[in-house]
Amino acid sequence: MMALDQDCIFCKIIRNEIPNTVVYEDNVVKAFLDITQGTPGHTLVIPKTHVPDIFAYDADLAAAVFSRIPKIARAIKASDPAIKGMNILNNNGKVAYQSVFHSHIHLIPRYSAKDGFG
Ligand code: DGP
Repeated sequence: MMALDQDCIFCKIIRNEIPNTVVYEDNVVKAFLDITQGTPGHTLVIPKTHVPDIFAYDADLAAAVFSRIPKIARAIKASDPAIKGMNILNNNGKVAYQSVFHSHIHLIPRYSAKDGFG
């Protein structure tokens, strides 16, 4: 595991100091259920190093993290036949609605046009 931040809530999740529900984990990323569950299965994928936002990624970290997204998305979709699609988004900066400053990618399953999320 790479450098973590003592005070960061997502670094604490990586260290399992805060309870979390793991969706996927390897040496580069951890994927866990978002506490808000915007839709059922709403998952966050985070690098296992403290990177505040996309602006701080180097090319190697970006390749390592983002190349894992399709596999994790497929696994979530395969877990429930009711999942028909998925929003994947990444907020960077307070003005872009980022509220936790450890970079994370939202995977938000979509069930139908009427699942209350758009
Ligand atoms: P964003 O607004 O893009 O920075 O999203 C941050 C997300 O992090 C938000 O959807 C709620 C989630 N979150 C915040 N604190 C916790 C936590 O302690 N546990 C989990 N599982 N999710 C959290």
